[in-house]
Amino acid sequence: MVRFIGTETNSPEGDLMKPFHEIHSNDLNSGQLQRELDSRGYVLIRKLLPAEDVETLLREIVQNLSANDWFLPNHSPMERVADPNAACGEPDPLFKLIYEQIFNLEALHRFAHHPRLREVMHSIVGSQLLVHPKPIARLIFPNWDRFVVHAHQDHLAIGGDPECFTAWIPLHDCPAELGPLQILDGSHRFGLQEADPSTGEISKDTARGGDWVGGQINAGDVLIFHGLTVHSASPNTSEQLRVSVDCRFQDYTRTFNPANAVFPGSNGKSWETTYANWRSEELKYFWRQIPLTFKPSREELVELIETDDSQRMRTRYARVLSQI
Ligand SMILES: O=C(O)CCC(=O)C(=O)O
Repeated sequence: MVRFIGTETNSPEGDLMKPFHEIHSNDLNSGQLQRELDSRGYVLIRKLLPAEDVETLLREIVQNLSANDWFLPNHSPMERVADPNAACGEPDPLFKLIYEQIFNLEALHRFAHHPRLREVMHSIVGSQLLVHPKPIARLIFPNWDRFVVHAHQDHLAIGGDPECFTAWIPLHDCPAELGPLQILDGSHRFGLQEADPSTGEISKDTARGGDWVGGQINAGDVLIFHGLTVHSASPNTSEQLRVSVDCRFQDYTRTFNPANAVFPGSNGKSWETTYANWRSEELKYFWRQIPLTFKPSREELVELIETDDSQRMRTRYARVLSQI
């Protein structure tokens, strides 16, 4: 059963926003998931993940951030009361250093393979499920405009096949003031939309789709959306750090951009450094066992390394090729 709960809610920007359509995890069935994703481009599943599993990951992350002095003293790290003097985000060098510690956590990667997530993603993409190898932890300091992720479509950055799905998962209750995601209902039907070529941002005024929808998303809830669905974070106006995870999934017989499985940047990051402190071998290099169809393919990468106009991209393609 799909529930249309509540009336319009106040967004942190102060304007009225329609609430998400939502499904309770007890009412899930595959046909309905497909229908919701086909018609709206998203589905919000309430209470899909056990609260204790979400909390365990949050605890591990905030312990690390607390050791890096991101929180005000005299509060428990789980309260995540941010120290404004520590505020940072992409692309700050200090943020990148600390983010790397979080990215290296085995628990973060294991979370993307949570059996309840896998089960739902199986019903959405079919039995040939690929969990994208690099989940993202979002660590969003409050009251800084530059850390707010503006409207965009994931497909522009992720590449491969647009039939790729993001699961956005807050690790704590995320009311409007903590800056949960908002979705442009039905926007996945309009292909790639006009975006700023340097940032990938889409103007909310011209984005094509139905209504913007939003609302509180709680620990255990999972917001799943299509690669072409326009979405945006809202500002974190609280005093707390927002911590969420996004994981991506697709049918592995569809094309996959190899940059999503390796480290094309110049920072020396690698799977070896990521895995250095892992206890289990189980998830290391798991995608290498899967017959992936790369786009660009190895042959196309060889050509791009020689012909791409941009030196930066030629170097990037070379790094990708050397790691697959
Ligand atoms: O969590 C955020 O602030 C942005 C997440 C997002 O845009 C995504 O998952 O694609």
